[in-house]
Amino acid sequence: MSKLNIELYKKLYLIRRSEEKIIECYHEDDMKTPMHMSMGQEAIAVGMCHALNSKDQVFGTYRSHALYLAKTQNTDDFFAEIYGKGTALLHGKGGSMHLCAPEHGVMGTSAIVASIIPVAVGAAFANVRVKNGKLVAAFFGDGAVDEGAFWESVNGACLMKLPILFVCEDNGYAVHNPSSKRYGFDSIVEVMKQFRCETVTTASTDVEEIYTIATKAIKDIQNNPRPFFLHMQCYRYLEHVGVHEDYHAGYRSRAEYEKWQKKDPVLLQRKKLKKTGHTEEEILSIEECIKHKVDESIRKARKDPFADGSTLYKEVL
Ligand SMILES: Cc1ncc(C[n+]2csc(CCOP(=O)(O)OP(=O)(O)O)c2C)c(N)n1
Repeated sequence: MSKLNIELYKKLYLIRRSEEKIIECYHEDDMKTPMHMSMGQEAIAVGMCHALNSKDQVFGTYRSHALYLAKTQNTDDFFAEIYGKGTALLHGKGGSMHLCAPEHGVMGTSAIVASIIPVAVGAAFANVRVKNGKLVAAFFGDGAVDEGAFWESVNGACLMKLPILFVCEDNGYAVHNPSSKRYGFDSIVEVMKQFRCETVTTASTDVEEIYTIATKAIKDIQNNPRPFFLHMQCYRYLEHVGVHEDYHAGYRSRAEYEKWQKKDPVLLQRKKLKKTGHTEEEILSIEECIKHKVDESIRKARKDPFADGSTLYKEVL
């Protein structure tokens, strides 16, 4: 158990530190990509991906820094892509919104709301057909529930009894619009219960709790193939797009943030490590190691070359 505590913390801290560095460096204007930050929501990606197998497949949105790093821990490729460099898997053509790493099971992320969900269902269908044992998890925001693609995908997956995890990262807002102003129903979980799938809802930011929920859901759909809808409530700390706070914008209050910040996923796990006997020195040394890894990735990405012209025009039409 103790090892699990640490492994989960390392992943949380890696993501938090990577985004802290993005905040620090973004104003230099060398990262020519819009930033949709995961800050505040990290425990979902970490808990879910830790419970998945390395060969399992995840699909995500433009807000997928946490998902990508939780599944790959590959800060070199992450920062190379963010800095738009030719050494990255997508040669800088993807940027922050289209991260992918199929060799680690990050099959794709997309800027078009809900567009990745039917693709994920297709992958789950293919995995069943070829019997490769891979599971699929589709991550999306509460805004995706506004889209027809979501409902068609859920319906098809439930009809075909596909083993797929629908992971709704419900941070309460689509850009500046709260779900109460967008949904013609009171509870997405109650609606999902009418489908032939399992559901769970949580507002936990405790990565170990999320890992346990994910592990149970995975076992459940492995024993009895069908979709599982995981409603994960969370809070986005920063503005919809960009690296700043936006509590002055008027659509949400700082008090709301402060409520969630009290159970910040990274600090919560750090406190739990202390309670289970890990010393401050031990934790600091883990953090130093991660800081160094992130700094090195940024240093490399900065000096990496851009892709040449012919590479840039490949695979984009
Ligand atoms: C099909 C489509 N419609 C509208 C947009 C514009 N848009 C970009 S992000 C967003 C909000 C999505 O919110 P949510 O799914 O809750 O994700 P979050 O940003 O909160 O992570 C919208 C409407 C889009 N990218 N794609």
